[in-house]
Amino acid sequence: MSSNKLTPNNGGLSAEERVRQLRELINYHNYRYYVEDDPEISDYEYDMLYHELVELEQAYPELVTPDSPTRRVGGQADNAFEKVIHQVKMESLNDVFDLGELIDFDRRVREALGQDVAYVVEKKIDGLSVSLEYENGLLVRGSTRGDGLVGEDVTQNLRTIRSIPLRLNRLPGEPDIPYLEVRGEVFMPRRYFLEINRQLEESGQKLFANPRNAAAGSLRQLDPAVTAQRKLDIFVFNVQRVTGRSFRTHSESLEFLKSLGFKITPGYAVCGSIQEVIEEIRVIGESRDSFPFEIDGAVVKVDDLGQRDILGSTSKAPRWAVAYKYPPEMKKTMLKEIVIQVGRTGALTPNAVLEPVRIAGSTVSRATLHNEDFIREKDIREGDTVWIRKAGEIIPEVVEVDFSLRPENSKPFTMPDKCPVCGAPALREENEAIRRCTGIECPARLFRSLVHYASRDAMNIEGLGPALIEMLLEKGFIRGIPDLYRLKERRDELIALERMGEKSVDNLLASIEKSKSNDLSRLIFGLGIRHIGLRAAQLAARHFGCMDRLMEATVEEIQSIEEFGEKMAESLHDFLQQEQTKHTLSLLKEAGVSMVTDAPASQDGIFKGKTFVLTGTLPGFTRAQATEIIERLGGKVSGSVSRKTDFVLAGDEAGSKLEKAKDLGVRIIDEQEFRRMCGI
Ligand code: 0OX
Repeated sequence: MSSNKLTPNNGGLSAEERVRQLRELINYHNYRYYVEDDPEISDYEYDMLYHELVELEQAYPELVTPDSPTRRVGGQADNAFEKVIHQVKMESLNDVFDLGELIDFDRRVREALGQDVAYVVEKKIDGLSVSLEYENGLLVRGSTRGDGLVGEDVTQNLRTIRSIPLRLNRLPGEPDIPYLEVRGEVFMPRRYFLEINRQLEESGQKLFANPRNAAAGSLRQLDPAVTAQRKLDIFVFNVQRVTGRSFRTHSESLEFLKSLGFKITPGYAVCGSIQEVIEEIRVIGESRDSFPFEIDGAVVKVDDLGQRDILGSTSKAPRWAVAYKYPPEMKKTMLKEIVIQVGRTGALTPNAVLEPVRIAGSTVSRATLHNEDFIREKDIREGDTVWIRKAGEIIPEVVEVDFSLRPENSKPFTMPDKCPVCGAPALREENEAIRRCTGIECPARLFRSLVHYASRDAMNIEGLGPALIEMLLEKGFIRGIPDLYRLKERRDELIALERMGEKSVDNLLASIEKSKSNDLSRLIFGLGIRHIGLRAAQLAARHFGCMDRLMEATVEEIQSIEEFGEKMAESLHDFLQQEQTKHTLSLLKEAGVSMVTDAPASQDGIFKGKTFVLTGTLPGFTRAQATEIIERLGGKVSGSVSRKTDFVLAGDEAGSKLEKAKDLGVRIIDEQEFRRMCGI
């Protein structure tokens, strides 16, 4: 690097010269930060350089080049990845699981060669393998390993990884290398993996099982901007193809890669014998918990490339390398108690509270028991002594019980059928392993309930997304869905919140108000009832017309809705009968949320073509409610009795209309009969 000084452009450089200088500076500091992990300047100073380059490139677009550090996140979101046929196969490794197998490997190698061998031992990074191709020093393509022969073109995503050079260092006195393909492992550093899982958990999404899945999921994003946020990193460990160069050993090629600017496989060791290899494996195994990345073993490779050629490969893997897999560490401890955690989706997860033990680098006092079937199958009980291990090396799990240590009075565990947080029924559906809380007011699942309530197909409250809901909950603005409708009383406090301008608060309050006049179907769907999707909500709204009627309906009545099965009817009925639901709905009604549908009256309503006249006072309905019901069921309400009248619905103190109906022989019904006809 010609210059690493922070030189402000006061030397009267031309724009072109300054752009070139800035790129060199930024590339250099990128390297210090992302490859060497040893920054020389502050983030602020770096940002200033970067900012200056962005501005210059904006002012002089003709100076933009594809290898500019400002061009890492470019390209558009794609629909799919192009296939890449690997010119050099990306081989996989044979695994060995103990030292005996490793010694066998060494014997085979030495017998085949008839000579002594030196090995390189590398940490086996738990990520996903990629190929990077450079033409004349420029990164032209990056692809995933795929099945080793055909992978996917993820160039745009790989460009976002700061430790991948977009342009290689030119070696002193040498031209750019015409062509180079290297192989490396993309991974997510442990702390970002933990961080991203924390974020996913908070927004109620599915977690990544391990850093490898997180890396793969992040690299296979169709939008490079998403990958760019995921803090991926890479270690490069192989020259796949190169023109105009040859190496005698693997270690020599690694040093060459390092000089080009790559971050190479960290702390590799060259070992003169299998005893040294075993010692190195032991050392790595002992310190593995302190690495900032996950490893899933150690790779042992013959160092001499000539010897590799002699050994060759099988169809599956090279004969000159193996992966040694460390056994997961297991510990025995006492399971003190089984507690139930209620997640944001309402899922009840049993957790073991353990006598704390140290395992794989940290102290563990809790472990997952997955679900009730797992507990039953393994017959895990409170008071048991259990073996635990870190599954995927991250989340501890109970593996099995040491039955010889079971206390005499122990009892099988039963999963509660009520939510331990709110007391609402916790139901487990057929074919599902998980029991879920069904309480709409349950504080544990409130976040999820609110996100769903506000979502587009439900109440469609624009501007009320997960992040804002999170904040409103955190700051105590809402404790339940009905509180949304009281936010307008706290407009000033909302405006005072970070990130909330006056305009956005007013827009939010307006869309909350607007949601009050939504169709009933949106409300039903928005309550997030199991098995009640959008279509079912629409059918139920149309069939019953208003929430009051729906709430009074029996399971059978609900099941008579077309397309409704027993499971749906029961779920809807039971949900509506819960005290929490009734309470929430009464508050929503009070707030002015519409409880009726404006969908056209049911075509097949039982009162289709019938005309009603109402007279007197009905004990159970207001005149408006009765009218609504009749209309929902396809009938009409008229003000006066004639020969065309089909029914007169007569309440207490009915007057002249009743007399007229009698005269004309029109059928007269009372409320009880009316209810029977409507099925309410
Ligand atoms: C790793 C890793 C993976 C080269 C030829 C066969 C396997 N995950 O860290 N693979 C290899 O080597 C390839 N080395 C590694 N360090």
